[in-house]
Amino acid sequence: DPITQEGDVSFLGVGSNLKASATDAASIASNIKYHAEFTPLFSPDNFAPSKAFFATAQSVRDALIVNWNATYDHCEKMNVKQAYYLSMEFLQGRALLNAIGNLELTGEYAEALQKLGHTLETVASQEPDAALGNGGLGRLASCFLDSLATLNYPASGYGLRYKYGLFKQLITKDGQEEVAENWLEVGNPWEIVRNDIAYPVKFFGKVVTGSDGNKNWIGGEDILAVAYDVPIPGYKTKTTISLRLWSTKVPSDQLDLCAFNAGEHTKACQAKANAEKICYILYPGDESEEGKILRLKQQYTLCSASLQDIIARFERRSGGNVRWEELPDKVAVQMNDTHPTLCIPELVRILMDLKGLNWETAWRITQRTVAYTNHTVLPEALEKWSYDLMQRLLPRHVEIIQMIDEQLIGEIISEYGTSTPEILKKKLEAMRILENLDLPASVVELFAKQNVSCMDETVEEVESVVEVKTTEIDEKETPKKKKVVNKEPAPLPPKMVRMANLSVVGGHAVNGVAEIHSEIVKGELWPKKFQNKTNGVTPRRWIQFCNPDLSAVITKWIGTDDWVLKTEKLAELRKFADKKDLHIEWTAAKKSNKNKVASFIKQRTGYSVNPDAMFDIQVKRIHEYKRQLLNILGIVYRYKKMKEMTAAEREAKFVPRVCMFGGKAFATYVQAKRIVKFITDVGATINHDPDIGDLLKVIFVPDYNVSVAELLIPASELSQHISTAGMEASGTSNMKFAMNGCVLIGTLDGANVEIRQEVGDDNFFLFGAQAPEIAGLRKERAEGKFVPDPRFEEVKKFVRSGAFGAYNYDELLGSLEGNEGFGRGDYFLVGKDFPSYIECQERVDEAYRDQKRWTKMSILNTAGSYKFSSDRTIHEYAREIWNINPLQII
Ligand code: T68
Repeated sequence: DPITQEGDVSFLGVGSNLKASATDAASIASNIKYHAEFTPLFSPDNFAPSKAFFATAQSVRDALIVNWNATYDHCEKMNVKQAYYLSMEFLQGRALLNAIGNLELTGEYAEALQKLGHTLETVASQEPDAALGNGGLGRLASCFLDSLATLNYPASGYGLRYKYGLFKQLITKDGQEEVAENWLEVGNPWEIVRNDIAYPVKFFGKVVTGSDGNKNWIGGEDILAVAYDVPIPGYKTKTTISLRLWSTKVPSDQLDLCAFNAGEHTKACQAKANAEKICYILYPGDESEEGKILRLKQQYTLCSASLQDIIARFERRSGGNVRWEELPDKVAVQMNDTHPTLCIPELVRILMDLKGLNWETAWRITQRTVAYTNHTVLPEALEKWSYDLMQRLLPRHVEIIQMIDEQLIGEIISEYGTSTPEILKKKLEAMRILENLDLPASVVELFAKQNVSCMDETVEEVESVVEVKTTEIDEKETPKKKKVVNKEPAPLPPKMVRMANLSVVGGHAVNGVAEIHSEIVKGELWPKKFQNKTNGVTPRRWIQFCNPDLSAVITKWIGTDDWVLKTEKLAELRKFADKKDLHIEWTAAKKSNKNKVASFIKQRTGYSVNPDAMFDIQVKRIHEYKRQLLNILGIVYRYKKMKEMTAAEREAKFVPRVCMFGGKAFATYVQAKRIVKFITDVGATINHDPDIGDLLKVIFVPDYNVSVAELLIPASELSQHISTAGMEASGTSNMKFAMNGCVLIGTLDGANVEIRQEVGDDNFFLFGAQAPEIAGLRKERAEGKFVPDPRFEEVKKFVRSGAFGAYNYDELLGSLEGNEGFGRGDYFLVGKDFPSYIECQERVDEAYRDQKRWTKMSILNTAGSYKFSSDRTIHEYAREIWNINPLQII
């Protein structure tokens, strides 16, 4: 019976036709009712949306489990080669609509919930986002899982089950505030704890050598990593793969009962607290030594537990006839950036110390098994760990890394020879894994003979350049170089382990994430190892499910919904790009998405925006290199010009715009937080200015996450991808915007380059300096030769005059100026690109005024976006790196 009121529980009772894989609305409704009663997480007397969400999710999970088990059994039986995607981050977002969409049951679920007195939309909105990631890197991992399942590849993901997701962002009058995101508080219907799958992970301790010469690491601290599995359903297939997340706990024998009974409760539970804190949060602050140890423990837990699991599976499937040389024929491990690099020494350790293989064999097998994806070239974002700290925490791994480093030195010497020792020295410095560690005696001798100093300049008593560390390792501000005269000999430079170098040496393939990026990353020593795999995004989540209105239009015009799997069919839209009827339907879809965003903005920020204005959006992590500052200063310029005009002049010159920003700043990244504050201040002034009205609104959308992206992207008409050229490895939101018929303004950076190629130069607003010019421009800048455009000076002066309140912006604006005082030399070249940016924005206004032209550009963006499906990317990884084949199942 339909349930129309909360609190009406008359429907409860076991569904008579309960079947896990229900496919009609009536059976689905019975399943939901069943779970509301028998898998309860809530009190029995209500059926509020939150309870309806859980019951619905549980009914979906039943259906997934059937497919999941079938996929697992098939892989187990066929013993095929599998890929394992190891990542510290998975930014899954919500799962419900995605799962029922992939099962092709959206209509049926909507109907079932209707029968039960709810709407699918309200129920789906109850789900908290699974935000186990920061941004692009984590979301890419999630898109890849969707494509792997959809394309029937034998694969799974491994990550950590953080108790708290990425922080919730509040926007107050002081800017960003962070609040803990307890996403598991109400329970997670998608995960299944596998209490039988738990591996010991150890830290600290020492290495002992047995009488047979074999090494054995005796740990000083032991924890257990327990598997929590999340099903990942493919689209229009039964293949359902796993995301296995590790949660850490203390082995049960470690409660200090004596201490507990003596009243020392905290001490007694110390081991438990130590184990559990590993999975508390993503990227705990690492300024302190404790913080660094915790981060390294997280990375090692991921690597160790996942590899033990992979090896156990390999041994089990070998059926008592283990041939270790065949490991790379059954296993491909992909490291998502350098965070899982400890996989390399861990695999060597397992093979040597636990399975008894010799070094040469263990190393060969490891190299053939592992591959590495690089996501950045920013030198400050390349991970390094203190050698001493790593030696304390992972003594055996450091021995292995040392062996790898020695082998590498040998290879570098044989590649470059010894006849030009200066060149050799440079190569060794650039490529070695261990930084500031002595070279082997033979090399030192060689350099001594040829009069080449092995000493680093910093140990001499000279003027040296030190880096003033201001923020976080992964999202640092530009290091400010400061000259200091050291009267004392400088302390010895710290010994470091360079994780990217280790990954390059230890993997058989290294790839960048867009063509321009891969060119920058390419190494010299092993040219065959380096590849490009341009990123992609899943067209299921990022068009079909988040933009049903536009999807229906596309399907109607192409004549089939096949394009969701074969995105190349989107190109067929080009044929209709001038058709009036398509224009009408296309703009109607866009308009309905804009209306939804306007209500959302009203509800989240209190601002009313006009849905007829151009929606201009920049959403991404707040970072200086992404240049949200360029965008907002462009807006300030626009505002100032408007104020100087009469109403009639304003309206003639500018098209109405709603400029939206969204994104989180790393909690300790001070300059990024100032940018957030500045944007909200500018908004507060402009949005209340009666002269301006609907002509310009500036909205900072709080707490940007996957679900907010799913709402904003379909409503966007212009989106901004304006990083300093050469700094954004790829970008992936640019692909999502283009797919949803949004026109891009951007620099020639990351995947923008390829998007522009595909959609056509006329349908992309390009501006700014290009990658090869950047170094020269910075040099010029540093030499004081740069003459800023008067419009840039005018804008800064306007801000300084207090136009947006009394907050002191000296440090923010100083970053764009010389090197005195707050000046940091405009490392990201905002001043340089400013004139070209605002001129480009004028061209945008002109194009938007001609709505027919704009709609055509919008259609051609969707049509040209087909290359950026993660299905294409995953096929490339499967063929060119992993060597895996799709499952032939079910
Ligand atoms: C992003 N990287 C790139 N890193 O910035 C982006 N880094 O251009 C690219 O499209 C995307 O990766 C996918 O390839 C990140 O998101 C991080 O979040 C990160 C986190 C910790 C340490 C370093």
